[in-house]
Amino acid sequence: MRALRYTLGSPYARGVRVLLHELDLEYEHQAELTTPSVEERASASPTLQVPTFWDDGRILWESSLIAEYLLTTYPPATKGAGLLAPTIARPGQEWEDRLTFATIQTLGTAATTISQMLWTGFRWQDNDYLTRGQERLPHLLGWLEARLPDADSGFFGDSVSAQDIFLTCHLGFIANRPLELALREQDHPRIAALCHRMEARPSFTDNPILWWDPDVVGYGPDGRTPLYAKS
Ligand SMILES: N[C@@H](CCC(=O)N[C@@H](CS)C(=O)NCC(=O)O)C(=O)O
Repeated sequence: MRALRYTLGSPYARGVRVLLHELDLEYEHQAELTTPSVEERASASPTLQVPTFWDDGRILWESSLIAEYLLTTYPPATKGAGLLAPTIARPGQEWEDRLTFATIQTLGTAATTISQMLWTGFRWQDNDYLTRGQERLPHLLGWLEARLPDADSGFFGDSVSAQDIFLTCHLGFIANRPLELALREQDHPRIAALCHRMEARPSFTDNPILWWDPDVVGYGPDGRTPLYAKS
């Protein structure tokens, strides 16, 4: 059995869903629409988080690890411009590429923490720890921008890396939540161009991240337009 448990809003899960699509792997979609109990989450993973992935009798959590498992177990057969890179890190650049991935996930943690705290009553503007998370973002983006060779390249040049996928997912998450985080695209034109290219790929358009705030009760016939309860 191959299955992925996820929430529609999770940028980490979106990264894994995009990767599964790029690798052309079928799987059972276990999309959670409500927040399950601790017991339910704990029955899948001690982290109580999504994504959780089942494959061939194995169960994995932590999106970076799932991404590495997928690329190691099912490496893409073809290589080339615009195609998925076959490894999580390029030979000879193991530590640089892993550092890039880890840094992208730190950006994801800053954004999802700010989001989770907002829905439990804390705006980042009113909390020193969350404000530090917000201050982290331009530093992370500036560092990541400098890792991209030019506006036409991803982190691995002309092929598509897991790093490209996850950065796009985290920035898409920030753009689709009322988090009041300014991404200042003009300061990061290479990242902006990368995200634009990635969001146009079928793997991204088939796994969209939707606008969400607590008043959204569903989505319109196009599957994307948020619907609000009539007051
Ligand atoms: N480090 C984890 C982070 C996963 C994560 O934060 N997932 C969020 C959804 S975006 C979650 O399950 N949050 C519920 C919770 O923390 O209780 C990964 O990379 O998979």
